[in-house]
Amino acid sequence: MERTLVLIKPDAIQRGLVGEIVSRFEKKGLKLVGMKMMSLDEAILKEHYAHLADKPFFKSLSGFMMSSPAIAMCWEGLECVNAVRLLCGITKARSAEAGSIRGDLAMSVSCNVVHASDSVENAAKEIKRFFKTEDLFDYAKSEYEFVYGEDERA
Ligand code: IDP
Ligand code: MG
Repeated sequence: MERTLVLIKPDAIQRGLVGEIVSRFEKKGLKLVGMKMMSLDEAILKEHYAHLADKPFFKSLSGFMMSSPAIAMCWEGLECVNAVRLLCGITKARSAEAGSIRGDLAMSVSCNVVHASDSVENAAKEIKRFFKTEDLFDYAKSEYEFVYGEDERA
């Protein structure tokens, strides 16, 4: 099954939203295969936000992402890259759909509580960026019998 990378950003840690955010992914039926609290540094942020390096807000984005620790998570599920992006909602949190994590929990474009990989290809790169192979876990999840139909579990 597919895997994707989610970061719980410093604003969510400061605002006591870690449990709420983890719970959204759990309730969806996704499998947590890796989780790690970490302080991000300039090197990893330069790589992670390379597509934004030329933007005027890049420096403040890096500063924000280094202002407190973050939590990196790897979630697994059928077509979960797309499912997790939908759960997170659009970048500008105050316009994000109600019911989504950003739509329910945030107001800002920058302080938008979570990061999620935007494609299968980027998910693979981002998981490698934040996790060693031995930090990711393969295990059976008993609820899968009811989270997926038989044909989807194959
Ligand atoms: P995404 O997180 O929804 O994938 P990206 O465009 O990849 O959005 O941007 C990465 C992060 O950079 C956003 O989540 C947000 O924290 C920050 N960001 C994006 N656009 C802006 C902006 O216009 N001003 C300030 N911060 C921004
Ligand atoms: Mg992005």
